Amino acid sequence: MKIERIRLRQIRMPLKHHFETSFGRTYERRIVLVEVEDGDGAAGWGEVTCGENPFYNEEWVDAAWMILRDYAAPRVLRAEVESAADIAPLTARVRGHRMARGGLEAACWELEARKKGIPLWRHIGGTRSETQSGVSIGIQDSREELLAIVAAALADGYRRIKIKIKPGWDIDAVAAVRERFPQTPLMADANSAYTLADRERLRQLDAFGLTMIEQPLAHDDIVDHAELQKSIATPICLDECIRTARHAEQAIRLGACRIVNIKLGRVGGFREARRVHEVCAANGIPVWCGGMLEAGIGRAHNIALSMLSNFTLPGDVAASKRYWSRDIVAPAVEVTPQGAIAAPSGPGLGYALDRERIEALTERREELT
Ligand code: OSB
Ligand code: MG
Repeated sequence: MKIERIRLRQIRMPLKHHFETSFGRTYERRIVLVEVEDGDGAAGWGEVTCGENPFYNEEWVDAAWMILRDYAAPRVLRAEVESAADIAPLTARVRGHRMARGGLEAACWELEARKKGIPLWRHIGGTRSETQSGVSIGIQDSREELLAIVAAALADGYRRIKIKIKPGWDIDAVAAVRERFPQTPLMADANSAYTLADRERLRQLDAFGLTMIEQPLAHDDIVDHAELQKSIATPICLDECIRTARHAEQAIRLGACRIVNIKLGRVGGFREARRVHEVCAANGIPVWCGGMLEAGIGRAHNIALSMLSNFTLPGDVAASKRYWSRDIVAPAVEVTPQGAIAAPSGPGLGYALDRERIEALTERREELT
């Protein structure tokens, strides 16, 4: 494989509903798309999953653009590699910035799958035929609104509910959902809003039979999560903390988590995502696929990733229509009334790009050769 051309573009897409986490509100996404092309003119697409601001992790769109243009693209362009699995090491000298590097890496995998004429999920080694879908529900202004959104998601077939929590919107919110929906698989995601000083408060969540609590403590603190897991019954799931397979190995060894949320961008693409998946599988730790409010390309990549065998828990990858009035793939990503997303049968992403839509949303572009 040899990449001859890389096209960066930034699109801007308003969310149907704003999304609030413990680190802030998002009304509109700005997303960097990466298109790679080889000498035969074959193309592959990737999506950079970082946020608009460096609040989830250190990455954001403007930095991603610079990393791609000034560091990642020059190392990938015209490099002769055996396969897409050899792309990630080309940019390994860059510390961090995994979402930027991962967007490019994923595009190369997509190109390779397309050239082989097989679906991306199969190309990365996926064996599942569908993935169960859950929803991630942001912090709401009232418990009534939260309950209405949960009820609607369950009516749509989604298999588990995740609610975002933060100090001041935690025990009461979880209690309200649990009281109204006693049997629903339910979990909470704190996005690092707590510290070990909140141990007692977090222990109170044990009363609600949550399937897990996601990333309660600092984004970079595996040790404190291990400490916390000793004093709460609810399984801890790590998100932000796991950027490499090595982190997964260390977190598992320390007892810092019993479940791992794998995000393709956060770990830098498919090569590392597969390694995280392997480490977890070898240790009996189930995984699920997280989301970053992706547009259709990133969503399709997430679906491909979710077909690996150890993705046994419902993920955050939901239907396009929960986020967008019109996605950048057509037809859009859909979830069955049973809450499943089927493995697509077409080559590569398995979802056709809506080029007209992408063009209309583009606000910045650059071609690198
Ligand atoms: O922590 O999982 C998270 C969205 C943005 C940043 C971080 C997270 C999320 C979500 C939404 O939970 C998942 C999605 O619906 O794409
Ligand atoms: Mg999370």
